[in-house]
Amino acid sequence: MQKIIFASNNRHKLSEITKLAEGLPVEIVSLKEIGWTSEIPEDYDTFEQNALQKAITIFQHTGLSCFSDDSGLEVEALNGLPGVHSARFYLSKYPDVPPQDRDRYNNLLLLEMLQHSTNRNARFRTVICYVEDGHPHYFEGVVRGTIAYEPAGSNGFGYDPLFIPEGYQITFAQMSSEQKNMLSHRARAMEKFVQYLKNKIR
Ligand code: ITT
Repeated sequence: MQKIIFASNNRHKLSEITKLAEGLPVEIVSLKEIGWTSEIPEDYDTFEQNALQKAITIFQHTGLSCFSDDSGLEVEALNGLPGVHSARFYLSKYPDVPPQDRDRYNNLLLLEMLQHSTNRNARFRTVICYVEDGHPHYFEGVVRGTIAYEPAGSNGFGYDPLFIPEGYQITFAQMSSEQKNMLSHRARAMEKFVQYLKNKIR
């Protein structure tokens, strides 16, 4: 079976991606399984460029087909912030918080920045970059929604306790992983990627 490396150190993403790729005749291999332990650089201002940088870094290291996910939350009232800075957003105000507390402080900072805002519109965006024979292919997924006034739920990761997807009354963190995987930005990008792989393998 063809092996494809998922170039991410985020275990929550890995778990979502593995479920979303179920049934495909490819084996998704994690960075842990190939012994990669360092951070992957992501130095750019767009999801596309960061996704490419992550996937190319691992492709150059292994020579194997490889894909990455660069994603984040874009909040209308904050002109698209935290955007590509979503993972490390908290550092701008809470530089001494340890990495294991990053989700809690990211959510706290977001609520603080929106405390006087009635415009709660936001969207999650994912760009998957698949590098095959050194060539990149991109797949994008978006889900629109609003930012809650306080965190709710304990499933998922990142900003899930604050994000209420359009058409629902509960946050991603209040949904089961199956429910989130039916409508998330990552699911929508993966759907396109899976279709691409199916067409190739057929
Ligand atoms: P890798 O780069 O190793 O894949 P990362 O967590 O650093 O892991 P990103 O740079 O793409 O990944 O940052 C994504 C951040 O955006 C993530 O840490 C969350 O804060 C947020 N995010 C992305 N997808 C999310 C989701 O489905 N639910 C909640 N928050 C999400």
